[in-house]
Amino acid sequence: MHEPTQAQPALPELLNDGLARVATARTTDELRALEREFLGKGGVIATLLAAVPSLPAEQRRAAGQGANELKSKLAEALAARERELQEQHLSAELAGASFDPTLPATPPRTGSLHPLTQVTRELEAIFTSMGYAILDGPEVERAYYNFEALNIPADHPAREMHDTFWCDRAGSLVLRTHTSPVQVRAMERLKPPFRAIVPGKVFRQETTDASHEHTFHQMEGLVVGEGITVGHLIGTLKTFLREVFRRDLEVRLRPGYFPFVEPGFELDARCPFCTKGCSVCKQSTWIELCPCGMVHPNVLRAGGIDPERWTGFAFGLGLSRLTMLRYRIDDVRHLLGGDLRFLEQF
Ligand code: FA5
Repeated sequence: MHEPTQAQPALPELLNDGLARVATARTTDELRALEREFLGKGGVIATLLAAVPSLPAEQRRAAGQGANELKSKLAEALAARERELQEQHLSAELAGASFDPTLPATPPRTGSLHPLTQVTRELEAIFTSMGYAILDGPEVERAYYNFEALNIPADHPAREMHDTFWCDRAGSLVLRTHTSPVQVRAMERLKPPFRAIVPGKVFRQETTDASHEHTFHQMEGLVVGEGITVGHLIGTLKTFLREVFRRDLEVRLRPGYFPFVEPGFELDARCPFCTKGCSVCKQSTWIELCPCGMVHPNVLRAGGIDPERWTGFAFGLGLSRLTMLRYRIDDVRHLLGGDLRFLEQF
């Protein structure tokens, strides 16, 4: 140990003094003051270290080491006392306040996926497992893709089937009334053979009721290849229904008219909820599920595909209706109504 200088007491004394004062400090402010006094710039330790070079050579090493030891012991003591004070503070708060740490916490509000999203994802999984690509298309669509390219010219009465929201006076832009416009967009982009589905939002300017919304969801399906027949269409839709309802459902095709398919059908399935008739199937035991048909040669031509070589089928599933069936929702307007009491049930 080095000899004390005149100005400074011996290191052991400094240490004892420092430790005693740290141990009896009652607030973190007092601790900060002690920290400054001992460890701060121009503090006790800094002064000791500054004096080292002026000591006789043989004392310097011991003096430096001693000052550094003092520094680390005091720093340790300061940190320990600070933790102690914090714990005391917390215990005092817990004891004094009306705070009961044993009460169960308020459960956090977690969100959940919208039923439409859940059904869409399920269908996407089924169709991608059958080799389908998932495509998207614009909701503000060119009238050309929504109508003309689908074999519905401007003066065609079939335009009346869709109550359209027009977006411009020239009549060239619409809010798409179905997902079918993506059929021709897909043909323009993909080389046959291909299979694709297009889930998406569509819009119709119609009076709403329990089964009609102005904004709802559809999922288009399109397969183009060589030798594609109605048999492939029925097989595909039956497979998909088996996956969705987890059993084989009897299906039937009725003729249906859509200018972009020939022949066109309405596919009905036996009601998955009853055998004798119920409110879901309106006592008929059949549920109208999916308009579909063989792609019209004019549509293939509009998509740049030779109808002499390639054929295809298409279907337009009412995704909103399927979601209603799946969860037994009795009014389509619940789906996009944004009412949390409804959404929280999923
Ligand atoms: C179409 O939209 C055709 N694009 C479907 C199609 C595609 C046919 C490919 C052939 C080939 P439709 O207008 O029938 O067809 O509508 C299809 C489905 O959308 C209906 O079966 C129904 O489930 C649903 N749908 C129609 N209007 C509404 C509405 N206002 N609210 C909720 N769902 C509706």
